[in-house]
Amino acid sequence: MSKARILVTRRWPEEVEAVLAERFEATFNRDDRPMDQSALAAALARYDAVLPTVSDRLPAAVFERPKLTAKIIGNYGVGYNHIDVAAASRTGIVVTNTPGVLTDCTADLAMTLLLAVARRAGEGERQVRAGAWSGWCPTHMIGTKVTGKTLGIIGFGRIGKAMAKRCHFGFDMDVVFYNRSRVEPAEAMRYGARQLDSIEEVLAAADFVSLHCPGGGANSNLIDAARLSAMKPSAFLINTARGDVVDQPGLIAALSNGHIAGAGLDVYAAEPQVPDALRAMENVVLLPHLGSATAETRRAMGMKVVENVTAFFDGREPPDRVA
Ligand code: 8YV
Repeated sequence: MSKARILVTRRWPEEVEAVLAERFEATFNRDDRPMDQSALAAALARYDAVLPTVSDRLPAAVFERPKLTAKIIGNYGVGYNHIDVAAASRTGIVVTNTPGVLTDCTADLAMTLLLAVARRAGEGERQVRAGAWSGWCPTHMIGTKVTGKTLGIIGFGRIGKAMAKRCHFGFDMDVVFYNRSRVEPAEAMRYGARQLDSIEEVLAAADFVSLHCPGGGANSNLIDAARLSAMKPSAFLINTARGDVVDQPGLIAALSNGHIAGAGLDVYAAEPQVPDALRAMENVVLLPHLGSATAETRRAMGMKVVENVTAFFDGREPPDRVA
């Protein structure tokens, strides 16, 4: 039987690429730059599988060619709001993602941002590197204590739970969360967390608000200007989810007007563009979408895609098919 023809749109860990090359007739985009929509549309009409990342956008328009050869899109990542799954399904293409394997590293990065913005670590590092530190001083770069504060989580899936666990058990924080569906109180308590009925209640209670819901659809602009102003003026917003969950101009306004104290961001509305206004702010820690960026996690993500695509072409149900 001939091997399935697959396209890998970006560079993946070498050991994962080696497995792909062995199992499939694999083409690797050595260019390692995001593929544009016409190239992706052409790929869907040429390969049996396309393995994209968050940097490749697959809206409905890329599925419009009359004869598509692709049968599966194996996304390298858990979030898939860059893919129009409904349009893919209409053409009979299965979409899979990589849940579970990037939970810890993404929660670790949310924690990094939370600590860094509260303790002004970015500002401090910039000052030392600039040779501008004039020595210890009692009033120098005073930050906000983290231990014992209240964390508000929006979205209590795997990553939200991992964040709750870190903050409650590691930092004695009171953790409250909002989730679209009801979570059994006993289940929530396993993570040291308590469910509240509305986003507004979480925002009003929290000293730190951490976003862990998917992007796109109904979650686009979920944290809008009104919700930003429902946060405490002393509170910080942490976003490792998706940039579109927050109204970015509204966030810039809230930070400039002192409606919130600061933000730690790993994701942006139109990546890789980061507005100059954000880059100019000292009370903001900015990272370049590093949530899953560890050697261990990227390898595990790649192997999850291998597992899904292998199952599919072996005629089995891929374990991580998205609805
Ligand atoms: C990944 C992410 O690195 O998995 C996700 O949803 O946001 C990232 O951590 C990215 O998606 C790679 O495609």
